[in-house]
Amino acid sequence: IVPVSFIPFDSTEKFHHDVRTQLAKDIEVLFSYAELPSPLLDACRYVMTGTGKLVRPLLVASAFASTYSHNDTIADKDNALATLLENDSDYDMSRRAALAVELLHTYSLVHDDLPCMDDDELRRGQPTAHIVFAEATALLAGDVLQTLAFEVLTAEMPTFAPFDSDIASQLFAIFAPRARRMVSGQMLDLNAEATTGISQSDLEAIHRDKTGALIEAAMLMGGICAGATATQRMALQECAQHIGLAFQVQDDILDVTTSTDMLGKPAGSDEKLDKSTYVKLMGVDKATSYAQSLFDDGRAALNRELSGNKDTDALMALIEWLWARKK
Ligand code: GRG
Repeated sequence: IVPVSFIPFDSTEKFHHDVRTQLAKDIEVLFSYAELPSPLLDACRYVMTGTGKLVRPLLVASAFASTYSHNDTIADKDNALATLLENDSDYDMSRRAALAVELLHTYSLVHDDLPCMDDDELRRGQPTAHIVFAEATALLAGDVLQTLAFEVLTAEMPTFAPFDSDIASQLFAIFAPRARRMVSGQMLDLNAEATTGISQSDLEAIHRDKTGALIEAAMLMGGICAGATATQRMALQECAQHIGLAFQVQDDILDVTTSTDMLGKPAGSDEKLDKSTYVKLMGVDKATSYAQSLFDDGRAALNRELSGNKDTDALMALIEWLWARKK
């Protein structure tokens, strides 16, 4: 398997297509490396090659592209990405980071759907892993995807340049606590289901961890692979915090407004009677303007530190794409 050459940002559509193509190849490289026994490999492949939006890998790639073109060591900033060599090790570290965030995200979905959690039969319009495979296989698939999410940062795999140990340790330091926060957020969410009428700040605390932590990890990891300075990291983190919350508010809105065709399930089906959502707290209209203001705050944070040449469009364009999403 030959990796596609480095992905410059020309248009949202092409950039996303290139990132998705690269990720699909890298997933297969990883699965050959991991030599998982049957039916674990089939279950992992089933959940990792579905119709997910790949928001988190796209965030890694966009943050990488936007930050790389600002890197102080790059002389020709307008053509920074176009001149980056194929198999450049910074870029390969960003491929590892993109895999890591999608593996962790997919593990969380597989476990969230299990009978002991949400007991869902459909995910992305397809039967969930524990419906297609045995429940124990689905549980193990989640476990191994979580393990691989960490392993991929330092595994020697075909088509990847040897990992850069300095960047890998920085990625670990960002990724591990946010992976842990995602699980804490899930616990807070389960606790909240047993509580009536939680406040907006309680809801925000849940989603900062449950959804926001991994979005933050994705943007920071992309920036780190591209050599982000401390101020650029702060801008990426601030942007991610706004975007992460906006993404969750939007998710609550889409759950009540989007049809079966879009989500593969009836509108409102996620809206458990005992579950607090932004729509329940503030109604659809206010939740929509809240999401919009969060996206604006995200753009403002980026404009402060990461704007001014064509490759920085990658992150701005991703924010536009997220804002316009219908699923
Ligand atoms: C550790 C079991 C466990 C759970 C962690 C993330 C999470 C908590 C559970 C997943 C379920 C869920 C609805 C989370 C809210 C975040 C969210 C909007 C997930 C869906 O993400 P998308 O829209 O999914 O990026 P796709 O299908 O596009 O990958």
